[in-house]
Amino acid sequence: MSDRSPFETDMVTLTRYVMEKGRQAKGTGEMTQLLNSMLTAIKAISSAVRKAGIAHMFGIAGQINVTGDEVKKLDVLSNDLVINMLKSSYSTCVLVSEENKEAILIPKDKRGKYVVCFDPLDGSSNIDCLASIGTIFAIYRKTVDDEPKEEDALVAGHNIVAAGYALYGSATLVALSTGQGVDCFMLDPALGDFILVDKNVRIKKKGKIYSLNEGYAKYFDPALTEYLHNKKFPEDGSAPYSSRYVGSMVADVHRTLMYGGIFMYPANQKSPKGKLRLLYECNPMAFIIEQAGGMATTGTERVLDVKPESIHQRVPLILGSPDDVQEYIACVQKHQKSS
Ligand code: AMP
Ligand code: P6P
Repeated sequence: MSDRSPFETDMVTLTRYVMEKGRQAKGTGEMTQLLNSMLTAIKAISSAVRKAGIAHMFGIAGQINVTGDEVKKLDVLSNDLVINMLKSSYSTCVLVSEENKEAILIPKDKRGKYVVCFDPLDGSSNIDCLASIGTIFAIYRKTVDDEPKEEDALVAGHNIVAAGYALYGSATLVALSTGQGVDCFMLDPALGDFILVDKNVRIKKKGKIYSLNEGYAKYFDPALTEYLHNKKFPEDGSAPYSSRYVGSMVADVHRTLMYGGIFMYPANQKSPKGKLRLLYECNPMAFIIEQAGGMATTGTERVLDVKPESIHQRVPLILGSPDDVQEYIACVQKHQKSS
């Protein structure tokens, strides 16, 4: 029977990690406050996601549950949690949420210098079948010292100061980057904090998995069709790639980060800009993947260099191991030359 505490005495909790980084940065503490507020919201969302079935939270908004309380849809609850935590962090000035048509401008008495774009509960269409879902966020510093406006969020992703995601899967995980690589933390419900489990995660140079919704194959352009054919029938005699697709972005991207390979939500004839949103899905994930040594492209340009025109703008997204993404880009360029 070990007399050791159930917790490693030198374990790194995410709260401690954020405080350490804040101390090293010798800043005002605003970023530390912001990150800890976001992480508190993620803990609350994780708790709600795990209780949803029992609390009848799968229902549609407006229903009354057994205790007579109005049922909030999980994605509405998640959105409210993130907005309230960020507002009360006194570190933000503009919030862009997948759930809100317009940007939220923070009143002067609660204002800070950061712009946060987030998807509070991505993949929520998978909630009822208990597939993994997630929260995605990207943090920018407001560049112009004037009244906050929606346009403050229309900056290219290479200006991101910090980004991360939470994956509510078999466990709750947070992947976080503040520009010095990617670290992963697992929530220990007994402790009520996240524990560092993977430091400075690096993506494989080349993987063996491709991930996209092949149900749209009839709409794929010739370059994508050729690329996928090469994955299934390699001309060099190597083994074909495996196909994996959850249909929940955070789950598919995290698997790509951990195992390597390529995740694709490309443009097609049905969705000329793809489906995923630039500000709060593509940019944060592209930042994380690049910080881990991977690549993220629209097919014609680096995702993080796209200048946004509107806050809910969609872009095509292909990300993952650099060799796999480069191979796809070569297919696109070959077809551009021949067209
Ligand atoms: P602040 O004055 O707290 O807003 O921090 C100024 C800058 O220092 C931030 O924009 C970050 O680039 C960096 N920084 C401050 N705190 C942290 C932190 N906890 N983790 C990572 N970077 C930080
Ligand atoms: P499709 C979930 O609805 C989502 O926004 C992402 O999480 C996911 O990657 C994508 O849509 C799945 O879309 O068209 O394959 O069902």
